[in-house]
Amino acid sequence: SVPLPGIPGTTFERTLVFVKPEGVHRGLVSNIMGRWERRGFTLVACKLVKPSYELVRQHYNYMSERPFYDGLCEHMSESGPVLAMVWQGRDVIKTSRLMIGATNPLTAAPGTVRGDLAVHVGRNVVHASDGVIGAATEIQLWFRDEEIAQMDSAKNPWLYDER
Ligand code: IDP
Repeated sequence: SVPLPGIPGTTFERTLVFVKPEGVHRGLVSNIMGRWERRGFTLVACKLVKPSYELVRQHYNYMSERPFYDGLCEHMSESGPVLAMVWQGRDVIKTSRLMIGATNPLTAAPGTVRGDLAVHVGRNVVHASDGVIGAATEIQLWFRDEEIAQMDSAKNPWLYDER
């Protein structure tokens, strides 16, 4: 079996991505999920959840000194459900950051989630872990081990020129 929460640098690398409440309310879930699917990543966990205030405060703990922290945490926990996902694949952590685009949609490149689907930093639609440590920490914060599928993907030989 594959050790959790993924093995960076291999095809079992994993990251946490979630569609924020505004993305769920706006009906953008399939558009956003489809981007990771089409890129070649493997969905190994997925749930629609209303995260507790405590979970969100922990998730955004590194922002706790920022003026928007309380509002961000209230929005994330009270505005409606979030679609939380774990995606797997080689370089999925770095690639997901590129796919979501810059934090402020005003500077996010077209073609990215935020560059295509968002206009304001406070409603930027999507999250993706920002590195190996963040991914491991966030996956364990949002998912129990048994919620994550232990799977290899039959498509891998068509995605990578070596295993
Ligand atoms: P990231 O989401 O691209 O990783 P971070 O700098 O880690 O960006 O910020 C986390 C989240 O905090 C952002 O996605 C956004 O929702 C919120 N945020 C960041 N800066 C601002 C701001 O200036 N005003 C309101 N919300 C902000």
